[in-house]
Amino acid sequence: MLVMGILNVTPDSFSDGGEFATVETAVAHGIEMLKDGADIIDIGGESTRPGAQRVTEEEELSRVIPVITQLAAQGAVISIDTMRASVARAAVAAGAKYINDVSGGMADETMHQVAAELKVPYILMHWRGHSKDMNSKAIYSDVVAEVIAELKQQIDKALTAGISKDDLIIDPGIGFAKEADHNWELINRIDEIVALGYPVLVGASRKRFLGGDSPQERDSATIKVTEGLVGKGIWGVRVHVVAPHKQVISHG
Ligand code: PMM
Repeated sequence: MLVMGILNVTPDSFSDGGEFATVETAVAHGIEMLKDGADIIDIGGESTRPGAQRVTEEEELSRVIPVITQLAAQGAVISIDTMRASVARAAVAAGAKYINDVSGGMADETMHQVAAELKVPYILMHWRGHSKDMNSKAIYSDVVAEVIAELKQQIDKALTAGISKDDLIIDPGIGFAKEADHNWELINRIDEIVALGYPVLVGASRKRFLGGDSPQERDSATIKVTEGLVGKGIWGVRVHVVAPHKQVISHG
């Protein structure tokens, strides 16, 4: 199981807000995660926390591109966390090796085409709408069945646009248009997502459904989630604190 270290270059991210909002501190944090054993560094310039407003393309580019350039020069394997095809394209040109699109291609109708053209692995996440009102879309009768059906629709679109089957990675979108019970059900029934036959990424780190009052308290809950995923054929976990996850994975 791979460990993807989160590097949010956003002043408003819920868990590390402001802390890494400059190029130097972001790069330093990325290098620290590499030393801790991160396999991939996921760099994002737009917050997706519930209620978040969108940033402009210019702002997003100015946040992520210098950080990607510098970390790629240090040998990091980088994924770009973006919903915009233009940002994905610029990020890959700057050295990113993966595109991580939380909207699964729904936010930008040119994203699948661009990912197909760039021929880099594309992480397709389950998504129902932008963060500003996604909580109102957390309505399911069987969350796992509905997430699978909606993922399949986006997978079909991605394949039709020319993304190679071998370049697709899927993600159930923990915390995106989902209540706590939905998130736990997806985690407990993750084998049904794995059975779709694509590599699966899980991003539970520090999310609200874990409980706890602080991001740090949620870290121990996140580690327990990773521990529970060991042996289930998961491709990777997307986490804020790399070292303890590397540890439970290697001992699990
Ligand atoms: N979660 C967030 C951002 N990007 N990408 C993927 N593939 N999966 C996720 O679950 C995911 C993501 C939001 O969390 P953050 O604000 O802590 O980065």
